[in-house]
Amino acid sequence: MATLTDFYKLGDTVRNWGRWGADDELGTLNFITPQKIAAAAGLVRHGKVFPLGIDFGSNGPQGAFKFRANPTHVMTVDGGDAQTLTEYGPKWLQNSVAGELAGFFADNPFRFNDDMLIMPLQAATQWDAFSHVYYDEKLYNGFPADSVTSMGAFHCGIEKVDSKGITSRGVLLDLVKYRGADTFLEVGEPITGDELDECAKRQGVTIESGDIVLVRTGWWNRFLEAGDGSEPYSGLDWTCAKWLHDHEIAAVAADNLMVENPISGVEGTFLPMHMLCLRDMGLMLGEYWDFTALAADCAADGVYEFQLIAPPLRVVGAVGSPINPIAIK
Ligand code: UVW
Repeated sequence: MATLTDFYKLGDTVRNWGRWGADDELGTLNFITPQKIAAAAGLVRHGKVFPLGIDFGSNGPQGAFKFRANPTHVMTVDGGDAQTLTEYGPKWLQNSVAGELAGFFADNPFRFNDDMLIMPLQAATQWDAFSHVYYDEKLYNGFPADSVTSMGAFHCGIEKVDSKGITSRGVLLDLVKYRGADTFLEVGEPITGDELDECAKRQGVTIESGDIVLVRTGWWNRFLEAGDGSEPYSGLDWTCAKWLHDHEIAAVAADNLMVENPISGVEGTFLPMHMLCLRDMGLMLGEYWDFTALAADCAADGVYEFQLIAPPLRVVGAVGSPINPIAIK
C-alpha cells in the first residue's frame, strides 16, 4: 500500500497549475483543440447514436452514501387538475396557484402538465466539476478552497467548462471484455495504467491527446441485476492519474460510482485519484455512465472510437452536473 508521501509525490508530478495560465478553469479540456473536435466529428460514419445516461428516477443507484438520495420526480400540474380546478379553483383563495390554474383551464380546450426534479447533482449520470474535491485547502490551479461558498463555487463551478462543449473523440476501453469477465468485474484488483494500454492495444485503438476515455467495468450491469448501489466494485487504481496525465487525456468516465477503485491504494486517505485528477490536474470525472449498448456495438464492429458529446447543465456555481451523454458512430 502506498503512503501519503507517495501520494504527494505523484501530485507534484501530475499537477497542471499554471500550465494554461493563472486564471484557467478548463484544465485538461484545453487538450481538446478545434482540430480535435473536427476530427472527432469525422468519426461519425453510420449515424448510430448511443445514449450513455442512466434513468433519473427513484429506482436509481444511490445507496452507497447516506448524504445522497435518488432523484425525486414530482408533478406540479397534471391531467387531473384541469377538471377539478375548473370546479374548485375559482372558489379558492384569490391569487392562489389553484386560482391561476383554473383561469388557464376555464372555458377553453388548452391543457398542460408540469413537473420538477429534486436531486443531488451527483446522484446519477454526471460530471464532477473541479470544485467537487480538493485537499490542503486548495482547488485546481491553486484557487482557495473557501471560494466554494454557500452560494456555490466562485472558482471551478461546472458552468466554467461550458465553452468546451464538452465534446471530443471518445474511446471506450472495455475492461470487462479485456479481463474475460462475464458481465462485470468482480471486486478485486484495481485497473492499472498498463492494463489500460494493453486493453487499447488489444482493441486496436490508439489513445491520443485530448481524448475522453470511457472505462467499462460492468458495474452498471451488476447494479441492474442486483439492484444494490452500495455493493463494492472495481475501478481505476489511483496511479492511473499518471496514465491520464502522460496520455494528455481530456476527461475520463466510467460505468461505476466513482471511476476509481473504492478501496484506497493510499494509506490514510480516501479517493486519492479524485484528489489528483480534480484538484491537481483539472481533469473531470464522469460517473454512472451506461456503456452497455455502445460496448456491444464496439465489440461487433471492432471500432472503439467515436464522437462523444457530453455537455453539462449550466448550473452556476455547481460542483457537478447531471448529463445525458451520447456517443455517435
Ligand atoms: C465523492 O467524491 C465524494 O463522490 P463522487 O462519487 O461524486 O465523485
